[in-house]
Amino acid sequence: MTRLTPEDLINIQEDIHICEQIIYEITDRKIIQLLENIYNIKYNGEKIGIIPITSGNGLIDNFSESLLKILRMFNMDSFITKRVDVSGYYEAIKKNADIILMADDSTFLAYNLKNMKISNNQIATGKIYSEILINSKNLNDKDILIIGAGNVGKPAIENFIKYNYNIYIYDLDESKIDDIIKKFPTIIKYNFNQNKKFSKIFEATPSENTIPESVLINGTIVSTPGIPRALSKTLETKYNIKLIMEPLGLGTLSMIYEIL
Ligand code: NAD
Ligand code: 2YJ
Ligand code: MG
Repeated sequence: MTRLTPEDLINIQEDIHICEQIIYEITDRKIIQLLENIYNIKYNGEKIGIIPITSGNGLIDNFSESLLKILRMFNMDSFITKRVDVSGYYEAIKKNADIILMADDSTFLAYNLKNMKISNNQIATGKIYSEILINSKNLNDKDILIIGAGNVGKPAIENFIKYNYNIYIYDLDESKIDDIIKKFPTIIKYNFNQNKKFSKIFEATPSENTIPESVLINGTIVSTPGIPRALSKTLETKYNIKLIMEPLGLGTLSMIYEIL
């Protein structure tokens, strides 16, 4: 699994700010309004403790600090524990956290200590990035291209199925596609020779430039949590792409709303 780097997080507030503007343009809603609609709940001052975790490859510079910046951007009561790991968990509870956030190399979770709900970053990220496309004002077009059917892509696919989308998927690993088609037989395996163009694309891979020019039209909405960037800057400009892309914020907010 890819690990975030401090460089990925350098412009996190600006990245989220840009996403906020594009999401508003696409859906007529602010991020928080969208989350309230998706999860049918409002944030009510819950206190969120962020626990730095040193296991495996250790701390990522800026990770806990970026989470704090994200939560505070949206006026959520939050703090980073001074201590790490188990001692940090103890500290978070002693400081009356309602929710804790913590990540090692394979799992990034949020846990609500009051109602015992738990959420996972990959699932919550797939959810919010797919909901942005589902809530786009251009509702007529029900065709969606999904690139990357991994842990983030799969929950997104399930969400598009729920909303009766015509799903075209591409993944380097054909076995991933076959497994999904076994579960959802209406899904179409996409290959780039098909020459079909899309007004909505969802991408979640750890590879760069996975979106070729052949699938784009002017104004295509590309919702992509995948790191590094799925679409070149040249194509983004040439096709006036509405690009939703940032490394941590939307997924984290979605995790919190999922467990309120
Ligand atoms: P994963 O390994 O579970 O899935 C990735 C999928 O992409 C795999 O099925 C793989 O076969 C496929 N793939 C790889 N290269 C490809 C290519 N060139 N073309 C098509 N398919 C390709 O990973 P994941 O947990 O689903 O995460 C996907 C990406 O999203 C990673 O880059 C991860 O860091 C990122 N991510 C971002 C956020 C965020 O908040 N922005 C949150 C979670 C994950
Ligand atoms: O607390 C820290 O600073 C570190 N233990 C954070 C580790 C962050 N984990 C990852 O980046 C992994 N890829 C798992 C998260 C999946 C969501 N992208
Ligand atoms: Mg995110």
